[in-house]
Amino acid sequence: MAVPKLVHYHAPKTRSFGTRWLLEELGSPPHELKVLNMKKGEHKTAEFLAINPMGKVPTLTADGVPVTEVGAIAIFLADLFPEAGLAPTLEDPARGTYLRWIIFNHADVEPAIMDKARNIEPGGMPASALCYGTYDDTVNGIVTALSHGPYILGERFSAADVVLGGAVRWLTMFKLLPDKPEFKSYVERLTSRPAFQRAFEQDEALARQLAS
Ligand SMILES: N[C@@H](CCC(=O)N[C@@H](CS)C(=O)NCC(=O)O)C(=O)O
Repeated sequence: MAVPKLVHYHAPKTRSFGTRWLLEELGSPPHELKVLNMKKGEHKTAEFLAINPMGKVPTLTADGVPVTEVGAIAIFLADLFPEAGLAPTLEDPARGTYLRWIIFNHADVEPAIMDKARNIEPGGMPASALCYGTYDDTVNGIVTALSHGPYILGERFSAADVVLGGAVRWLTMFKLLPDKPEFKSYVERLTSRPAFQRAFEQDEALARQLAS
């Protein structure tokens, strides 16, 4: 299969960091990095909005076809480079668990945490009608995802750890998750990975460059 031409539209210190980290975990396959300076509004130009009408990063294009949303980009890239072993194949029984927790990040974790961070009350809407139920249910969901540790798929690190684990990292950093030893040790495990550290150093350097 021919690998498409990949362009990663990125801004440092954003959710797009996870895509940089994943690319490092995948062995840094050929791709073009286009850094958008958000302070200058480069993510809201007509040219970029034509690619991603949300004007958000990460955004990936593959032979010009946009792929947006952290989880979709992760699934796409991990499947595109199967030799890295970060995505269970369609036949692998672990595939369902893998997809489940990647989507859980978007469908449950992000809205639950954002509502909590902004002090948004359910407003008369019952938990049964909310996509995430309650904040506590969602936290329990993350605990369940990690219960076979050290990684979401047990011994096997996968792109699901980059997505959900990446979220757990920044949510614990901003104290949006309860202080749980299993979250702390998981984040330590992820951030000590050489690929994480390479991506982190690159991202910090990029942030300094844009700030100067
Ligand atoms: N649902 C999107 C969220 C992406 C997102 O919100 N990115 C932020 C940076 S962390 C952004 O680009 N913000 C710029 C803006 O909206 O102006 C995803 O999962 O990729």
